[in-house]
Amino acid sequence: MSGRWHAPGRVNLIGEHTDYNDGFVLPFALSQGVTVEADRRDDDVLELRSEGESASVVLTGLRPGHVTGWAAYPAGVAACLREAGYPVGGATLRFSSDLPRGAGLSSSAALECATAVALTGLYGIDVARPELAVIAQRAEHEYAGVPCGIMDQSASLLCRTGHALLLDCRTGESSALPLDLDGHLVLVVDTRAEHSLADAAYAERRTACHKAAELLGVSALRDLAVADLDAAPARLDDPTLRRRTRHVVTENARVARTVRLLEDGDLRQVGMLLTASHTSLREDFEVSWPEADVAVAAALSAGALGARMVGGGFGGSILALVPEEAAEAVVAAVETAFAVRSWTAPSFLEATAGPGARAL
Ligand code: GAF
Repeated sequence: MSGRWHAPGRVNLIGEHTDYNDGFVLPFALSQGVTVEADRRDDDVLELRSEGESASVVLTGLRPGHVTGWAAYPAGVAACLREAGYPVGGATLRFSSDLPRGAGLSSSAALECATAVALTGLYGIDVARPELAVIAQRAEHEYAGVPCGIMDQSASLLCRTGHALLLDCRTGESSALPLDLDGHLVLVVDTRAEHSLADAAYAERRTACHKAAELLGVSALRDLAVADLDAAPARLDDPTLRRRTRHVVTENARVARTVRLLEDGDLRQVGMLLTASHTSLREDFEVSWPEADVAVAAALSAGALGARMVGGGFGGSILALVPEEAAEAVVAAVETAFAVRSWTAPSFLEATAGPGARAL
């Protein structure tokens, strides 16, 4: 048995650092992603190839730490599928990608999800997509050592063409929201600043949020409404924890409001929420980086309706909601802002909502 499968990267319209707080996210799948050509093998070996690199992994007895580097992601998925009771076996997997790595567009989740759909496809095993997302997330936690939330794997596996995915990260319930941008586009700017999710800062934010929830007597920050924030200082002495909390609570509210505004076709207000999200991520959550702030400001000055950093932060991409007629001016403004600072030139991508992971 052989086949080809594809799993996309994602851009998150809004809802950043809410997933591991049991909150809401609104990503859509990119047309770019990871493609894998896969052949089933009779032995117990995963032969992994990608861009001139290769790794050979024996599945029996595979444990976290046995495989390092990029190969840990597909190996981890195979191991976690087996631990979950899905008897996938050996395979040769040849990966290719048109997704920039380290750009905050979820190339790791695309690699995991491509592996997950390929292995289950090769072995004729039917796993519900939400469960497959949890298995891929577990692989990232245990085999790559990254304590990510559930957004990226869910986006890669559950998104639909032309739609964003509204996901409740507590219940796993999701719905597809038509993305009708009416003469506007989502421009992604890769700031080319180094991005490392494994960075201790991501884990530190996660820990801070869980500590704040505990001090506030809720099981997750998702359980607070914006109106509760006035009472929070009495129970949260630490000003940093207060700001982290304020970001998560207001960001969940922005997701809900964005959904309503998209349904009403009010893109001007959506743009304002995107920019408010960026300000909150910069000021309260402190995960933005200089290139992102400059790119956001330049995009807004050249006519974007709104702009914000995407993903975990500390590097990677921003997105801007741009009227089609302003796209060239926005690109030029961001390029100029980077050039005058002698920064590496940014790269641009028009993000269109593509399908979730599938057989080709
Ligand atoms: C990264 C993580 F992988 C996601 O789970 C999410 O937390 C995101 O950062 C921030 O919203 O992409």
